[in-house]
Amino acid sequence: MTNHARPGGLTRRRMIGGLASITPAVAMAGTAAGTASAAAPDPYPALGADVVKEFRTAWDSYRRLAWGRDELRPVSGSGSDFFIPGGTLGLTIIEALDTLYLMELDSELNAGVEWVRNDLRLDQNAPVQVFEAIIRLVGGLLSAYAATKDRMLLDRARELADRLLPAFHRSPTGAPYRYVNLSTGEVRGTEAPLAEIGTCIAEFGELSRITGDRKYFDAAKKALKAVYDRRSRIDLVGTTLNVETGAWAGRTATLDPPVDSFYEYLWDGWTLFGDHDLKAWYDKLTAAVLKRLAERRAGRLWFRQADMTTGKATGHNQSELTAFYAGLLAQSGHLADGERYHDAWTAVLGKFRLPPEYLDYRTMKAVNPAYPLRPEYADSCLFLWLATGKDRYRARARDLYSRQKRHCKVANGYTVVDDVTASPMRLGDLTPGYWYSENMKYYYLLFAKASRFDYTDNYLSTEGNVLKGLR
Ligand code: IFL
Repeated sequence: MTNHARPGGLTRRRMIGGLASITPAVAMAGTAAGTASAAAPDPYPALGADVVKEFRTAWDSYRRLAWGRDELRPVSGSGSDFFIPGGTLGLTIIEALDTLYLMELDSELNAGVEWVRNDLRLDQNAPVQVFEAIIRLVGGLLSAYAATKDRMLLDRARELADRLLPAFHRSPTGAPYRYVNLSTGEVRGTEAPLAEIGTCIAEFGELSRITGDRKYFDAAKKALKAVYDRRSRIDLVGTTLNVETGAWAGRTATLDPPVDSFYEYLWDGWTLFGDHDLKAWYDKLTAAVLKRLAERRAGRLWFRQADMTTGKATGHNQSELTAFYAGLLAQSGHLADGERYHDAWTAVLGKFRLPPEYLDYRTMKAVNPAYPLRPEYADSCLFLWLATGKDRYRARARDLYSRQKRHCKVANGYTVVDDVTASPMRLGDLTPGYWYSENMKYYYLLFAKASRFDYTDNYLSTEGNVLKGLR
């Protein structure tokens, strides 16, 4: 979140106001906009400490049961791989590093950094998913570098980015192939979703900024342009593009996955690097989204699916991942719509114990009843709280945190839920890497006064990696 001297308005990941400096928006949370009476004790410091305790329990389980593996299976007490079957890239370690720093768990942070130094193997002869590798691993290494200033972490981030670049450079359109072999540079996956094409400019741009080598930023911008240039006459984009021919492979316009963070990084590229093209592209596409996809139902704001050429509605589902859009709207000059959209997701929590992965918003029935410990609702709570100072957003995060504790907690930490509608709820067996990078970081920043975080000048990526604002 780049708050000082921002070229634009608020941003999803760019916090304004803050606990440390008590700027007006947040100061209001303790007065007129706050909910606690003068006599009531402030529950948040204790909650912040509780978040650290819960994080620590899950981290200790990971160290004991799955150290070095990509992810923890907390129910079976084992580990699993995310990128390469039988080959780890230490996903959970890399995702957790800046959260460990923020929580001041320094000996654990050091253990993670030493694992990266001694055990992370990037030369594996296997394909990896380019988008996931950028947002989770390149981003995680860059935020760990920002935290520790250990040059080795920057070198590993750059080495990984260089191994991923063939996906961009070998593409005739500039939109990256989906997979690249880390050792040979061989590429595959010609039909790429927009989120995978477009969610790289924060990490690659930051790498260019630090190293002085423009090639990372240029590759990421070219990928975004490949999509923008193929918008329809009514300024909608589809879902999937053939990266070799440039033809649309999926023509449904939607904010849901697999598009979601494509929009986010247009805005972030503008606010982080001041690139005017990115702002113009964001503004044009967002105007079309608000005109063609926004739908008001029972006083709530949702975003439908539509044909990208005609604008005709084709679906009325919404993914929980799209809850991030409340924050993005607010930061980009559409605060009222952002707050309204967050209200819609809050209504979902009035009906379900945890938000389902997909919902039919006309019937308010779950289309996919899983809850993979998603962070997007809490992410928007954090941003909206800091943007408005309204305590309701901290209270909403507090509510979700307590539901997560009630329903997802197991002996070795936290697990995903396979079906939130079953009684008792049917649990899965996974602590996703993003739980360490996102969920617990958002809760911590919301509840605690994080002394290592600059609440007035910062940036968190789509994966929650703090690329700016650590101190
Ligand atoms: O990896 C996470 C990240 O927030 C993202 N998409 C999905 C994940 C969390 O739901 O951008």
